[in-house]
Amino acid sequence: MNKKIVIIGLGLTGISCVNFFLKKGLIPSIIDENDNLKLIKKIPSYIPYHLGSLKENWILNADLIILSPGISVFHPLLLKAKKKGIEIIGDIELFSRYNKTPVIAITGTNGKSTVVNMVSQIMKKNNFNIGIGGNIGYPVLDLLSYTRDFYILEISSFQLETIKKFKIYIALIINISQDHMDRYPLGIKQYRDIKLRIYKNASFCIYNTDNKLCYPKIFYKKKKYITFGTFIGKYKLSFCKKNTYLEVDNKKILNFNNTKLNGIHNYLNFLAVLAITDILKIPKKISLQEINNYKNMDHILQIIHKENGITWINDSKSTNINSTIAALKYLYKKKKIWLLLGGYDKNCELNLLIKYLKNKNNIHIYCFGISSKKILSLYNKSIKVQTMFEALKKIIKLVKYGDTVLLSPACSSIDQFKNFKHRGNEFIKLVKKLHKK
Ligand code: UMA
Ligand code: ADP
Repeated sequence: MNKKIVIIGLGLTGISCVNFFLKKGLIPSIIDENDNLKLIKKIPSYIPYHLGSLKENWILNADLIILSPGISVFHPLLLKAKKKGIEIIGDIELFSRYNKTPVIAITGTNGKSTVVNMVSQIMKKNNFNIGIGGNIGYPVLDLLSYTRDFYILEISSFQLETIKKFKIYIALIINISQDHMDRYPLGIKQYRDIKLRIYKNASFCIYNTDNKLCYPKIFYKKKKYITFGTFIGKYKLSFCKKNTYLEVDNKKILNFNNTKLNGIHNYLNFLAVLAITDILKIPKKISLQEINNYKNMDHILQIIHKENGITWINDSKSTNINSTIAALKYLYKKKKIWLLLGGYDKNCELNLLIKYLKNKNNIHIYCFGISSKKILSLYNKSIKVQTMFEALKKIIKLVKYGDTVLLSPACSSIDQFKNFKHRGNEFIKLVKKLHKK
């Protein structure tokens, strides 16, 4: 068989695709737009590659194109290839064609990693043998080498662009709000349509009733639909005196005030988690015990330093408007918040965040990076600086007992850092450095 397979992008995904095809005895070609790609040295020398541009004649003469998530399926050259009838898929679809293990697929603008992590912890506790992968950082094709009871996959909108028949047992959309608007020029509607693709070939579809954008467009008789939300759904919240409860079918089953993790956004994540673990018939006792004890991952509302009554929080994983609003709602009781905002805004409407901030007199904004100019123009009370360090050096002189300093940037980190982890680790390092003086 002489099928011409072209892999576009040689990052984590591309490497996993190369390994997959080589195991099958097929030799793909590789294209990457980075002409200084270090990873190219890691692939066998007999594999043809082209660096520096999307090589048109390879693309238009391919039999199968495997596209990495970083490259949009709406790129004009790929649209031309599609028009020619060339099949374009991503690693998720390729994985699905060979996978026999039930998949739990989780998407949403925010909360994906948290929900994947919570579900995994509960499933492990219930002695399921699970594999975790996808956008969380482990390419799905690498999972195929191991035998598992279930796969739990974090799926991004980029990955959903290239699915065709991705077979899913349980699909969840946690929420949908503005993100990646630079990739979706037609706006939130286009982004939503991509997200909804997750329901297409799923047996169970779980969606958030707070967020109309998460509703399936068509309901099929053969699928099961399960709802969660603040006020409406099989899984919902109820509020009584100072307590917030988790209700299933209108019955209170947990008081959230006793959980280690708080904030309405996390309670909603917990509802979605329980919807999944109930489908899997995991005893509620196990699920609720794990929910009670769940702690955030690093870089998510992570308290990194407390001194002189001042709390320093790293929420570097907040890369869009709604995750920063969630952080501020969670910290609503705090006296004064020094908020570090900025980075690359992905063409999202930052004024939605500014609208939320404008009447909050206890929040002081310091903005840095590429979007700082925009933030300042939207809100002239913000202080614009070049770097996060510059902001911290100013803030440390002003903070008082009871204050909170919060890095929850609402933007991606790529203008000044490698990724959100790098940004968060730098924040931790700088805060420690300033306290040593
Ligand atoms: N490249 C091009 N042209 C482009 C873009 C990229 O040639 O226009 C090349 C780069 O030079 C590089 C390679 O493609 O060599 C990188 O491919 P990639 O950007 O698809 O990244 P991977 O390393 O394959 O990682 C991807 C996901 N990255 C993206 O979606 C951008 C990872 O999610 C994911 O963990 C990994 O697959 C495993 O599934 C990261 C991410 O930022 C964490 N995701 C976005 C997010 O969470 O907001 C969606
Ligand atoms: P993702 O994997 O989708 O980026 P994470 O669980 O890593 O989501 O969380 C990213 C950011 O979003 C963090 O700042 C976190 O506090 C916030 N977040 C988590 N769950 C939600 C939610 N349900 N709604 C809004 N923000 C959320």
